[in-house]
Amino acid sequence: MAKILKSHRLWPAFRLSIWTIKKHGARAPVWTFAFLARHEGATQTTFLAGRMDITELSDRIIAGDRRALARAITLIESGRADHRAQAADLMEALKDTGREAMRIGLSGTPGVGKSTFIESFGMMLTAQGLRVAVLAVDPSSARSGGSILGDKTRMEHLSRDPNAFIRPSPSRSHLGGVARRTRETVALCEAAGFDVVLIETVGVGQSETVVAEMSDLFILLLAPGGGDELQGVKRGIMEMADIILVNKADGDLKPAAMRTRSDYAGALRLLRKRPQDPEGFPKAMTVSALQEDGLQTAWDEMQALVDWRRTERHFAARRAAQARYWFGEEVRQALLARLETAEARALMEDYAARVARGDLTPAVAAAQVLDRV
Ligand SMILES: Nc1nc2c(ncn2[C@@H]2O[C@H](COP(=O)(O)OP(=O)(O)OP(=O)(O)O)[C@@H](O)[C@H]2O)c(=O)[nH]1
Ligand SMILES: [Mg+2]
Repeated sequence: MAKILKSHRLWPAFRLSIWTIKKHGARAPVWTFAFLARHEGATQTTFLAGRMDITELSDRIIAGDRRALARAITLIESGRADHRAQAADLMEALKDTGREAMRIGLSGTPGVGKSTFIESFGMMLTAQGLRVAVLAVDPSSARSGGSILGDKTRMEHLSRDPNAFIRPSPSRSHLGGVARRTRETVALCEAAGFDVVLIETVGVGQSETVVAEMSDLFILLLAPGGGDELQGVKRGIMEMADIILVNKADGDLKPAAMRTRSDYAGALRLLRKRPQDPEGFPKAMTVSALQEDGLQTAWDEMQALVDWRRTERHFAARRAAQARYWFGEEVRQALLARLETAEARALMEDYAARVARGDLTPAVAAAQVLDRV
């Protein structure tokens, strides 16, 4: 009996509940257990406790089992070497499902209405029978833990929609790590049969590039500005955008939103023409996430653009280029990781001292270190 219990997925949650009884009295474990059992992927211990059968996990993901999906994401987010190896096997097992979601990157500065937009836009899509996954790349590890719940309440309806799946950014990691995990999560959601995967990021520089490198479409969300607002957006980010949406085009803000739209439409026309754009793209439009206005038009434009790119083969070419890019990143990250082991650090320290004493030149020392890690 004990053996069966211990092999169960929820055994760690059960054990934690017993511990809480001892510590906090009889009622505490009820909510502890309920919380751990309900919040998919909330704790690594709960879901990674047992030995994982990768074939079974991948079959369940393909069958659309949400719990399996959450469990796989937790596996991907784990830093343990054995979990990394299992995650790699899983990604390999899922790479040929033939399923293809529309991956939409969405960026915008704090407060432009990303969460509100995702809520309204996501609900519109699920109402049309589409399955929508929402992921985030958050470069600042400051926004961890609490913000998950914060955003889930802002996406109140979507987070309860059975056709939607919301997963916050993995925390406690540098952008490179977050990027890899999110990219693999995108692939998982695709294998799980989601039709649209929205990848959100706060507009603070590097993270846009990362999101653009894992999206088929990149959308920049802006707020209505007052005159010289063009300066606020870096040229590099403008160049990545496929569609610019000026949000909050409602009430008193509507005239300002329309001006902002036409300013950006003008600015987009000045950019160098890209081969992956049909006539009229990139495009600037107005929406109101709050009043759910303009969302269908925006979706129509997204589909038109993606359809065109599919027929003109830009879609597949972009994904292939992205695969190359991520391969390079994996190699770079893995090389850097080799320098982070205790052994490598000691070696570096040793060679640094020899360079400092003048026994070796920096270049020769570096070559010797690289030979040995
Ligand atoms: N008038 C108006 N207000 C909006 C609209 N969309 C969002 N807002 C408001 O703008 C504020 C910020 O919206 P959020 O959706 O939280 O913005 P965000 O981009 O997710 O912000 P961060 O998560 O902090 O980066 C909220 O008070 C929203 O109600 C809109 O279409 N019209
Ligand atoms: Mg938000």
